[in-house]
Amino acid sequence: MLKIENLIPLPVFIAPTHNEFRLDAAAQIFIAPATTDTLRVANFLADDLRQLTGYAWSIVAEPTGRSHNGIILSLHADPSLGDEGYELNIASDGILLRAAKPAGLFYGIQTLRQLVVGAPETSAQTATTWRVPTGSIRDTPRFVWRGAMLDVARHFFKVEDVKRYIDWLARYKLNRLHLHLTDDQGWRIEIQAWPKLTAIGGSSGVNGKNSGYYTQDEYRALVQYAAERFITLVPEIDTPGHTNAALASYAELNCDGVARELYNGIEVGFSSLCLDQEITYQFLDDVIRELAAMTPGAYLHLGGDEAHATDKGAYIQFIERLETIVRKHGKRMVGWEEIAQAKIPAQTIVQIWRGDHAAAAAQSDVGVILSPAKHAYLDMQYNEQSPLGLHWAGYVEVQDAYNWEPATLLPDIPERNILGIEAPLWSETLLTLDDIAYMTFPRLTAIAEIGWSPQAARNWDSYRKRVAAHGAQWAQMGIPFYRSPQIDWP
Ligand code: IFG
Repeated sequence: MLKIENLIPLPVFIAPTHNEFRLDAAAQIFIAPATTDTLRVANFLADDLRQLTGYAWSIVAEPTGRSHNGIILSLHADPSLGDEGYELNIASDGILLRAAKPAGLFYGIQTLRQLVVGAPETSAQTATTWRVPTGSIRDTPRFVWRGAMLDVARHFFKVEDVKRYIDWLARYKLNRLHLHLTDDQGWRIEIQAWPKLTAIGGSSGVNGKNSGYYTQDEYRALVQYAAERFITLVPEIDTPGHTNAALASYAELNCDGVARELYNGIEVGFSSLCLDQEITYQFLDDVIRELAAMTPGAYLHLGGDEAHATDKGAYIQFIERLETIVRKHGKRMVGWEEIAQAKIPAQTIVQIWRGDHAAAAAQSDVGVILSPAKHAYLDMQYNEQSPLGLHWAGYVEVQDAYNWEPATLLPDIPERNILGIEAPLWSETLLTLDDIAYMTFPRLTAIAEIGWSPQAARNWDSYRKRVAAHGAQWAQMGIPFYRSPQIDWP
């Protein structure tokens, strides 16, 4: 049974009262006020509880917010809860969830979902009763950027798989999904002005497997699905390196005017856009314009990593010009840490993955997202026997994913510049959603806790006990997670 103490991410404040609230078939969900926002969140809760308990769970407008035999979702709350915080009071006669904003209600129901557990009342009984441990919780996130990255370029994953991934992120209060849409092996997003990017660039993948791409409507559907779950989708077009798929699609993008061959290996650093040809900037302007038009989020990620085939000085000029194009289309540029070598404006965001450019990022005084490969790269093998993943950054067991502290990871980076953290999952060795699940759980939940919970409350012994209880839920959900020997699974 998932007790109130087994929550992940750990809430800021928990006061268990060691009783229980029993759900019964007449229980209802009340929304105060009744708006499209509160109704949308209530529907998420109702869908889950209907599926879990088989009860009707009707949703009722509740003007007073008094506690009934049911669950009240209310926006009449303490404004200091901020955009994502919530207060959850579970009494033996009813549940009251309050938040200042709809996202807070959404995160409160994620906590509640982890607590509703069915079990026969006694061994004699067969009927399941559904109970929730009582207590009060007040919770707000530590970092504003709590993200995961999915590489759909090395191997493409269809819309339904990405939606499942989004479901998993939402369950653990993550709020950013960075989609790595283009690389040497694949271009995965339809650009109407440059149709061969997907016709040719989308026709292959590592070892020739998992080709494909998202039409603009499919991409918009993913953006919408994520947004309904309070997740901002951050698309990445990797430049100027990691561009072989584009260079194979259009001869004119190559300095020598010759289209590259499609590439389905896993080397990096061998490709580069042709930075001293104007067509490259026309190409990028078209791509960025179309991407910005279908991306309501504030951020576009333009890569910048491993541009080993690009002249250093040309790279720096390119990044500075690229940023002006992104800004012209009304978006904030995100890039891998190498972009910090250029003069970048304060609104730019630098994603640190090795730490080599942390000092430059601090110098530019820009916001940073921490994705340290030796802790947060979910494509790293767990150990030498792992059937999937790479190990250039070392082996990353669950404890390695958990035992790090963003504020002290990189001495050069002042804590005030840390927007949050993000766990990349590169797909060179992954083909299916089950492969993704195996590499994701139980490490992404460690990252989710680091992104949400207070540093002082976090410790490995507590996490390894709590995550064991989640393993039982993942098994029920059919998620083939890695049964790490570091955890005593039920
Ligand atoms: N580094 C490359 C990725 C991917 C990764 C695999 C970054 C920013 C190694 N760049 O990580 O494209 O190949 O672990």
